Amino acid sequence: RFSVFHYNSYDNMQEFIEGKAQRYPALVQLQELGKSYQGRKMRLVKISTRPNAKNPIIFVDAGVHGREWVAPAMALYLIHRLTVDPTAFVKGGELDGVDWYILPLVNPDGYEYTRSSRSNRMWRKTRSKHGASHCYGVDGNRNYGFKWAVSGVSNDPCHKETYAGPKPFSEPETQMVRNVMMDNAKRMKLYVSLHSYGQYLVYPWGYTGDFLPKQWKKLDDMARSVSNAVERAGGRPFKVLSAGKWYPAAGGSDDYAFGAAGVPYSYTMELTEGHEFAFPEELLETVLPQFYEGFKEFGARIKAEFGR
Ligand code: 0X9
Ligand code: ZN
Repeated sequence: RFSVFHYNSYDNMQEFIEGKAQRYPALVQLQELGKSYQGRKMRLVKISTRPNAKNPIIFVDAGVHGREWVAPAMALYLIHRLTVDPTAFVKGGELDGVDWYILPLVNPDGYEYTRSSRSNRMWRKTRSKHGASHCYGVDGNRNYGFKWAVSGVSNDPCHKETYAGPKPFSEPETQMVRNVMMDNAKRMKLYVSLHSYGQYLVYPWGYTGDFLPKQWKKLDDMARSVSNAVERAGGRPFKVLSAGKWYPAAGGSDDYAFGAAGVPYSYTMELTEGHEFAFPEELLETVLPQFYEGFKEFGARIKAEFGR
């Protein structure tokens, strides 16, 4: 059975979001995006009090890297809180007037693979096959078509971490995320991609650390206020900088949102200091509510700047 403070299977996650859509039909809509390489359904969870209004959209995705289990756990907790929170979404409430689009598991094939045995626990990539190679998988966060493969990637399909794929958007999973961005580009004002490693909140550019976008100060300010909100809730602060100054890596979803879809605020959020890829399950109930305060701050900021 699904539980918000546990690591759940893909199937249980589906049951959870279906349940939310059934229980809160006025607030939650599911959009079928397509299927993963191995045929798992991908559904976008849309949370909105007034879905037909021209609200700014916040798009959150998680779990493009199979082993980073805390990321989908956070996305599902976010769905949970946004739907049960009695005040946030009521008229005039802090989140009223902002639409949340959440894709809680971008790479379900990789995720299920990491759950299938202890020796697969550190799998990162998708589970596709390309050409004649006997090796599996593409790094979804090197596969986006903006400055594709110019830095921080491998061209070797057998590279376990950062194979960029045979071409941009070779993976159905990254195509679906791209489509969400492009179909909603005008209204999308914030994109957050959830990962886990250290505790970083990084913004474009990711493909280079040589320079920053001209709007970098706004990106930096919002990230710092989110980090402060998490700290006030008892959490650890985030290291805030551009992704490329941390380490350059091209073809990431954050750069694509910012550089190709024109989303003005775009981040990769790496959760849970000190635990790298495998965050202990028993600590979820401590940290997820702390991070949620950061998402509320994101929401408040977007509402203040773009809400009507
Ligand atoms: O390397 C990544 O894809 C991300 N870190 S992780 O340890 N979770 O794999 C960071 C991505 C930052 N964004 C870009 N470089 N575009
Ligand atoms: Zn990652």
